[in-house]
Amino acid sequence: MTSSRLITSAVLALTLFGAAACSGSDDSGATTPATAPATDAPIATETQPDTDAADATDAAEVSIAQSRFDPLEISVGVGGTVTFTNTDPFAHTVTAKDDSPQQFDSGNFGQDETFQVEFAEAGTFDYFCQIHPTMRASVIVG
Ligand SMILES: [Cu+2]
Repeated sequence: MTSSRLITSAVLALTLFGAAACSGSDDSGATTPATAPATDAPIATETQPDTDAADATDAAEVSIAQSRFDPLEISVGVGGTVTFTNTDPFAHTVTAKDDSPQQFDSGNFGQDETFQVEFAEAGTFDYFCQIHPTMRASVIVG
């Protein structure tokens, strides 16, 4: 009985010591980074905004889902590329209308297949699906 009491108090003493050691190291750790130069951060953020070039997207994506082009109207910069992805389990085409300034035609392409068009000049390029002529959409370049 006496020995078990000794063990208990030894464990308690160890626990208390451990807790004290932890809080002690916390104090010393907190003071060091607080003195680091905090004046650098605002200067760095002021020099950042010159991302105007991101306005002219040079790559855009159109998905074909449930016999619809999504989005119906997409914008891309001159020289940009539009990637069309068919997610339907049947074929579609991406075909430029006759009055489109640039002609393109994917031919039939099936599920999970893609078709890419690069647009070299500014303008509005209307296109449709030859299999489902009610599917129509536009790419706006420039
Ligand atoms: Cu179609």
